[in-house]
Amino acid sequence: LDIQTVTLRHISMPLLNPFTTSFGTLHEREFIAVEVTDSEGRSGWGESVAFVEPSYNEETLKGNWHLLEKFLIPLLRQAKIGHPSGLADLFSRIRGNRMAKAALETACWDLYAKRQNLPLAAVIGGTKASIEVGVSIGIKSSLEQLLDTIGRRIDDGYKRIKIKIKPGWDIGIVDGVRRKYPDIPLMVDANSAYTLADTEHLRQLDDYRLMMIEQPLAYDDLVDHRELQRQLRTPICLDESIHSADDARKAIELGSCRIINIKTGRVGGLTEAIKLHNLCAERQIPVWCGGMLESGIGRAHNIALSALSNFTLPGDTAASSNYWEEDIVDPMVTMRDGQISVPDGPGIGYGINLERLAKYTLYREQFPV
Ligand code: OSB
Ligand code: MG
Repeated sequence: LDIQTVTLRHISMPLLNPFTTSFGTLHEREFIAVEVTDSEGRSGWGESVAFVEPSYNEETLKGNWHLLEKFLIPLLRQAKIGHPSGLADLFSRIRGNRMAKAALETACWDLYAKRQNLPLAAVIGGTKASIEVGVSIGIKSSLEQLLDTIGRRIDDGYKRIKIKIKPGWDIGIVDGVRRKYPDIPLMVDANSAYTLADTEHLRQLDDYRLMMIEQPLAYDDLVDHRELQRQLRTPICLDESIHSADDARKAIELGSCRIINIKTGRVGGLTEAIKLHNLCAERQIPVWCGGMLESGIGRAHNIALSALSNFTLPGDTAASSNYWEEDIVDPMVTMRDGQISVPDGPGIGYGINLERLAKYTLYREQFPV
């Protein structure tokens, strides 16, 4: 791959609107941007989707930095890898820490595609010219505010609406949304806010024609989800619980879900994300691409991944304007009629605006390879 340097940047970008889930509220998005360079001056870009706090999963921004600096970059230095699909194997001796691995791995994929002068989507076998997009809407302070936001997102053209739920913000809210919008494609995401003891309560959601219920139970569970899925008509979609293609196989065999949300960060990189996508295609389990409030870098990677054929449901890959006043990619990611075009330029197909990147950079460090 001819990697000469890895630069890590701690970035903080202010969100246009605070984003609230069952586990907390974010006002700004802090993350690590990873830049890898080759000897001809090209750069590949990736983004760690770990949050500052270990509230979505166990990973953190600082933890990812440590893993990158002390373990993953040194592994790159030791082994000469010809193709980015070899990185998953190289990193496999490091347990877990999948978001840290994915940050570096995706940057290498971008660089590789640029060196081939091909779009990343094409390099990984993507066939779509454009992808369908949905939008994820956080918990608000009132039903009125939520309905107002949903109305604006429908006007924007998003193909499906996902709302975050938690105990006390669930059945009544979904009921209110369905009264105002009887026909929109609608789903909910609980981010692990319930237990099997809530089964009777969650069964009420079966009355609202939801596309799916995302991750209702524990972040590390497959077994209780199986029991809940037996009691629900609405499909369960797993997010947090799926860390690999092998997890997906187990979940499908158990009957723990009928749909899977794929996030490259959560599964440790693009190689594993593709493997997971292919396994689900074989088993006729639809997948969609999740989001982690990414900057344009991670967003561009999500778009490339979503070009694969079994991404049959709209993803959480909303346009830059849903999150930021200005994004660090040029052009910003835009949507038309609920679709985002898969870019045809090399690599992720979006340029990085170095001036804006510098403006949001709190700290940077470069490591030779
Ligand atoms: O569970 O999908 C999730 C945001 C932060 C953490 C977890 C999740 C989310 C979202 C937003 O739902 C997705 C996005 O718009 O990027
Ligand atoms: Mg989710």
